Amino acid sequence: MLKKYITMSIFRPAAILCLGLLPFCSFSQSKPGRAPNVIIIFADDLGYGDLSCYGSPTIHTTYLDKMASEGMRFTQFYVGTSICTPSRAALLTGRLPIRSGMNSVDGANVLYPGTDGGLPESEITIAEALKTKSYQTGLIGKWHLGDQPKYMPNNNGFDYYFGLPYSNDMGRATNKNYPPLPVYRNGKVLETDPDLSLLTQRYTEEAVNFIKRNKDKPFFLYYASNSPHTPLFASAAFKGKSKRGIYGDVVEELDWSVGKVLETLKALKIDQNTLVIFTSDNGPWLIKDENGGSAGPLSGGKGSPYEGGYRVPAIAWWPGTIKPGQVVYNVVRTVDLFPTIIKMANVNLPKDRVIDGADIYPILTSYQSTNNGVVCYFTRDKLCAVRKGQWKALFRSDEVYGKKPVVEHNPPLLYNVETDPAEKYDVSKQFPNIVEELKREYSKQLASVVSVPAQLKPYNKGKE
Ligand SMILES: [Ca+2]
Repeated sequence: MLKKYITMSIFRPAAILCLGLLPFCSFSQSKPGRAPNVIIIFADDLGYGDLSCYGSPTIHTTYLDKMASEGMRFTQFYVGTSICTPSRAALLTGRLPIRSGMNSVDGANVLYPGTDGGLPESEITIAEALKTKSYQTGLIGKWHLGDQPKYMPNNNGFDYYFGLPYSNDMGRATNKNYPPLPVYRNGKVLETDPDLSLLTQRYTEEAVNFIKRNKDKPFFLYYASNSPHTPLFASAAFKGKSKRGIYGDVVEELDWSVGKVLETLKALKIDQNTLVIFTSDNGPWLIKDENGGSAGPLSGGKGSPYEGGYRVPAIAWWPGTIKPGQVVYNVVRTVDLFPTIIKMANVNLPKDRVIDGADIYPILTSYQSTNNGVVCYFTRDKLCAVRKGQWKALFRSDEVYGKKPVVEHNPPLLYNVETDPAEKYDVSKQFPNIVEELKREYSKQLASVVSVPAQLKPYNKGKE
C-alpha cells in the first residue's frame, strides 16, 4: 500500500499548489459550501438503442426518460474500450486501459475468476482521489477489476462494497469450471450462487441505504449493475412485462432501479447537490441474439471497434445545475469523468501520468462547447481506429467476438460518423487531407503508449 500512498501525496490542497501554478488551477468549478455528491450508474452491455429516449421501439424506460428530460442526454458518448474489464478501468482512472495493462489480450477478453491480475496499485481511481477530500465512497454491484484481495474495491478507495466481483455469467450456471458465484460485502463472501432474479432489487436497496447513511456528508456512489448482461433474470414484478422479451424486462427493472435512486435523492432533499451520471460499459453483446441488446442506428456491438461497441446511452442529472431537457452532441467519453469529478471536489489532476480524459464541467453547466476529445478504439492491444471531430479512420477491422478475419486497412477507411453513424460509406478518397491528419493522430496516440505488464490472462480451467 505504501506505493499508493506516495502516489496519493500528489493530491495536495489546491491552494498550496496554486501559489506557484496559478494557470494550472481551477477553483471556479465548485459551488460554495459542501462539495457535491456524485453517483455513477453503470449498466452492463446496454446498447445505444435500448432506452426509449434513445429510440427503442419496445423497451419502455420511464425513469431514465424522465432523468433525461430533467437533465442532459448525450448522443456521442464513448466508453474507454468496448468490453467489460477494460471499460471499467477506463471509467475509474480516466485513462485508456492499455496504459495500465487492463486491456484485453489474446485468450483473455476480461478478468476471469481467480486470475492473478487486476487494476495495478499505482492506478488512482475516482474513489481514491475523492477520499483525499473525505468523501464517503461506495460500490454497489459489479467490480471486475480483479478478485484477489489486493485488487478488490476496499483496496481501491471504496469504503463500502456490496456486489459481485465480476460478471453474472462467471458462475457454475454457465461454466462448470468456474467457482460458485460469490456475493461480497466488503472483504467477505456473504453467499454464493445468489438468486440472480433478485439482484437488481438487492442492489437498489443497497444503493438507497448507502445514500441514506451518507446524506449528511459528501459521497461518491458507483452503482455498477450486472444488467442487462446475460444470463438474463428479472424479478417477478418485471418478468414477462415488456414487449422486448426477457432482455426488455431486465432493462425495465434497471430503469425502475434508477428511478428509486433519484427518488431517494429528492426525498432527502439532496438532489440539488448530487450529480448523477447514467451510462453503460460497452455496446450490446450481439452474439447473444435476442438476449443481447441493440445499438440502434450504429454498426457493431460489444468487443468491436465500431460505433455500436463504443457509443452508449448517457444521461447526466443535477437539478439546479444542469438545465433540464438538453441534448448534447459533443463527443464525450467515460475517461472524461475522472478529471471532471475530481476537479469538482477540488482535487488536482495527477501530473505523473497520462490522463486521457478532459474536464466536461463546462458542458454540464452551461452547454459550452469544449474541445472534443479524440476517441481511440482498441481491440485487445491493437489500436483499430481513431475519431477526431466528425471523422473516424478505421485502420483495422478486428472484433473480439467477430467471425470475420482481421483486415488491415492501409490507407485507412474514413467515415463521417456524424452524417454516417452506421459507418457504411468510406469517403477516404474524397478527403485525403483528413486521412493524413488522422494517420498522424493515430501515430501520436500509439507513441504515447508505454508497454506495461498485462493484467488479463487466459482462464486456468483446472483452477477451482
Ligand atoms: Ca459489459
